[in-house]
Amino acid sequence: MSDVIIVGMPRSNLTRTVRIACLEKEIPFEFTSRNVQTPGQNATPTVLRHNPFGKVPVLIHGSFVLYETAAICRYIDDHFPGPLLRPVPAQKIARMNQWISLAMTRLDQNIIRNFVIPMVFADHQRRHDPAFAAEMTRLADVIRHDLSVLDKAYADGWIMGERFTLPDMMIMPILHYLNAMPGGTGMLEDAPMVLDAYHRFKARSSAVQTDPLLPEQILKSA
Ligand SMILES: N[C@@H](CCC(=O)N[C@@H](CS)C(=O)NCC(=O)O)C(=O)O
Repeated sequence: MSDVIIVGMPRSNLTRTVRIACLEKEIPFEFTSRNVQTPGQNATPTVLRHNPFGKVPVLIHGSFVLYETAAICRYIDDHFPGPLLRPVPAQKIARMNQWISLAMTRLDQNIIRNFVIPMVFADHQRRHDPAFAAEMTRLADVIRHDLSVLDKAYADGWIMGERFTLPDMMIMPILHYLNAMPGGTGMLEDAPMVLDAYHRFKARSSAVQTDPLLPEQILKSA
């Protein structure tokens, strides 16, 4: 049995990010959703015991407990032997940290929290509320802008160049959800470098093993 445990939800993009980091680092780990709240529900005592903010993912490594996706990913990369999930030169690390920060704040917020989740959970009435539709249209424009910035960054294959590194592990699971949303595929098609990276991501073993198996028909008709 592994001494690394990832606590999270199978459909959480951020839980997926840390599972991908473990798989890419080639470390054995246990993934558990036991006693974790379902989306939209209050945090369970189990999650609150590990993270006072009630969020997942959480990493448990022996007696060491860590929350916040970016911190967990860096710990996995720094602590364990295995393939490096980051570059080495200081300026490249700084650039990587820029993309990690952007992914964890702006992209996760704009795409997952503000666009995907409200669309998926909106009932029929809300979906046809003009104010809601206007807000989703505004967000779609923001997301298109963000993708146009990413598109330049993905010109060399992955965001840090030739290697698949931590920010890719954060960005690609976010795009998986975007792609499943109405209009999402079109947004990605307008960012061909990002789309190409996304297709290569989907073919990776770590992506296949963590695929959230989205109920595509629900999201496409959301
Ligand atoms: N800043 C946190 C955000 C974690 C987060 O929002 N996780 C979501 C799942 S992707 C969650 O726990 N949602 C459940 C809830 O809010 O009850 C991180 O980077 O890990």
